[in-house]
Amino acid sequence: QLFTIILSSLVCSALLAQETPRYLIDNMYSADASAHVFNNKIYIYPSHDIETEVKEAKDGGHYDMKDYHVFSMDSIKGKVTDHGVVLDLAAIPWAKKQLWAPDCAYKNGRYYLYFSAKDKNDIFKIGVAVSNVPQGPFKAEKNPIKGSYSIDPTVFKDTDGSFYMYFGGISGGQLQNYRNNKPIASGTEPGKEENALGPKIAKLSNNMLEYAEEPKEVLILDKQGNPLKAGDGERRFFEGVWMHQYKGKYYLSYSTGTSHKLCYAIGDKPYGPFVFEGEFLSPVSGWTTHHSIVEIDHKWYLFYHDTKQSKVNSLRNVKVRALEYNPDGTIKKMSGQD
Ligand code: FUB
Repeated sequence: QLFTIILSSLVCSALLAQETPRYLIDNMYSADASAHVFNNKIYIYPSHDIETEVKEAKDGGHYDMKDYHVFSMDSIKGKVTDHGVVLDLAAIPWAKKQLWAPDCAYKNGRYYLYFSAKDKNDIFKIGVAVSNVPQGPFKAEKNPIKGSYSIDPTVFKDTDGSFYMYFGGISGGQLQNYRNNKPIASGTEPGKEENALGPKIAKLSNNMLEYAEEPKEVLILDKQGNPLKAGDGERRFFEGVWMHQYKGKYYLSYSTGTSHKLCYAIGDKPYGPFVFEGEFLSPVSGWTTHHSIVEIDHKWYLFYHDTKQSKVNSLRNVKVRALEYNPDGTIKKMSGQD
């Protein structure tokens, strides 16, 4: 009898791990979903992909988004509600184009939508817009966050109540144009044998509108304690960073870009260093994937996107699937082709 119980629980957990991913948004193309639970509801903050005349190129100009929508659900299998346009390019005084991946954070009765966009000089900066409700609409600040650059902001609330922004993205995301937070003339990635560029981290000020410190480099080490190298395209950070905590450890996850994987590294504090652990999602259809990992009703979920429906790199669809851990805290590997 014990054997039957063990066997059926093994079969059940195998089936759970294989639960088919669910596409969440069917009235538009969407990508880069940051999901959060606010007031017992699930809120999704994605990019809004659109068709464009801009030709596909390395600078990412074909990701030509012009507004943000917010979506919500009462439960993970529930109906998805589109709350409409919550922030429009025309309403962001400093931004010219390309509203890329956003995230949202809550503090003291206000919701802060963080996003990147190109300014009037075609330089990516990170902006913030504020609302009293999670579904927006959001009102943009007049200027981007002072000292911000590059793309893909995500904001993590630590157990002591501090908020940290992680950000950065190579290539179209312009991270290679900076060292130590200053623009560099060459604007190239480090050489293959040099340390890879990491995502950046900055503690946020009490009012959530500024950096409380100069952004710092996040180090990702291999198991021998050596920083990953810029030529290590299978493992090094490229873009789309996310932070979550599991059993007291800090999990830094990201896209490897050119090798199209989602990987993660584990650390003991928000600043790292983080030790590379492995890949948890193999390449999806399409060039990018960009994710968030969220605990909902004591289960963990991965929100991400692919281009199976459109077959066009810049027209993506957000999906969700269960994410599971092994007993040792590693994440069970999933196929991006499911
Ligand atoms: O959506 C535009 C960009 O593509 C994002 O900012 C990146 O993370 C990639 O998903």
